[in-house]
Amino acid sequence: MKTKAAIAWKAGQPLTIEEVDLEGPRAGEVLVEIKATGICHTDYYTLSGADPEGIFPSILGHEGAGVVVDVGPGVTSLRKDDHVIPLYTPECRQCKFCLSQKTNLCQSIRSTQGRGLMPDATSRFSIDGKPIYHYMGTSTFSNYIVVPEIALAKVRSDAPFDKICYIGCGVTTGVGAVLFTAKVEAGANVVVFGLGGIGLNVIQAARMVGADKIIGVDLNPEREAMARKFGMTHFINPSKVENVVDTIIGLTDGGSDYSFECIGNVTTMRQSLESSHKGWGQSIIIGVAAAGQEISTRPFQLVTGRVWKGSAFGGARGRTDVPKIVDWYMEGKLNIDDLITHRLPLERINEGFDLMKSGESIRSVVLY
Ligand code: NAD
Ligand code: DAO
Ligand code: ZN
Repeated sequence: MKTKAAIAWKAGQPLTIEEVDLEGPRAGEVLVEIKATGICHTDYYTLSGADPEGIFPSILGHEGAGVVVDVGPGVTSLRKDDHVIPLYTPECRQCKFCLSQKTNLCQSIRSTQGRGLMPDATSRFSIDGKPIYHYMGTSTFSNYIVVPEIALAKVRSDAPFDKICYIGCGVTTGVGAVLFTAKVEAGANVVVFGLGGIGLNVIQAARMVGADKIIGVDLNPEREAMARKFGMTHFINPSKVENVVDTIIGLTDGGSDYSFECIGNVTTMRQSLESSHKGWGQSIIIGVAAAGQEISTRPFQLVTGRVWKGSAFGGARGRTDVPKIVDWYMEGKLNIDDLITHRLPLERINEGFDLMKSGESIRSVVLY
């Protein structure tokens, strides 16, 4: 079949909208019509050329929602008309990683996904017989996609696609980091570095679990109002204080219980650890730093009980946890609507990248 898609031909160039050939689902695969997709920083990171693992030409996008159109042989958990969210972190429930119950980083299709291919090492997308590569196993900047069954979360059918697409990355990453990775408890003091599409979701989850102080740190003063609406109790603009670490320690009687780095900057990663409480404070790294960057601190910070840990996709097991997060949104426990600041047709997707780069948008959503 043919599908309309935004193609990334080369790093640093705008996407172009084209008709692409899409082969149908093979064994264990599912054809999905994408109804809406968010534009996330990681798409820009790859498009910019900064991602050393970026592959071109490819179809980017990893924050989508849609409907099952067809299933390949052997697919048992999904059928036509099911509503789904594609998962860049699949959940096979069979590999060593899934069975460990210690991580959400399913490895069953990792090597082919990282090479822009389906599990049988081929691409389903092509133009004039030449392959166009998949991206993060999802490629939601295409109206139709083929994905493995294990990379789809089945969700309730009354949830609006233009909102729940954001659960495909940003919402789950922020909310999951609080609930699944850090397991923040009521009464804890929480610090959030970076009040963007991820950090605001950390804030709303911290409020949801009953955190005491929720301190936001951002260079952009325009982020303060939105963050307060989502539960932030104190705001620090690093350009307005002498020392961010000392300011946090002062506000929290010795340091935060949980600190989330949602920027991708190695300086703020260090501040996040060093402003954590001696003896138990945890710094959770969510931001993805540029290739080649390294973090540092004095090892005594760790000897004295501070903990550095990372969180990918919020530690969420996609097929198990994503449907629950959709329920929380539908029950009014999570606010997604106010974070979706812009809506665009696929033809204007490059404007969505511009809005993100200028800091004007929290999330732009492309509607098919
Ligand atoms: P964003 O651009 O929407 O938000 C970043 C915020 O940080 C902005 O508000 C910006 O003003 C602020 N900021 C930038 N530099 C700062 C500094 N030095 N001090 C204080 N504030 C600063 O980005 P986002 O979409 O929220 O993503 C945040 C990070 O999370 C990115 O690195 C992204 O790649 C990463 N990410 C990680 C995962 C994961 O699973 N770990 C998933 C998605 C995204
Ligand atoms: O299993 O080695 C692996 C890769 C897991 C990918 C996790 C990605 C999380 C960070 C990237 C940002 C996604 C938008
Ligand atoms: Zn697995």
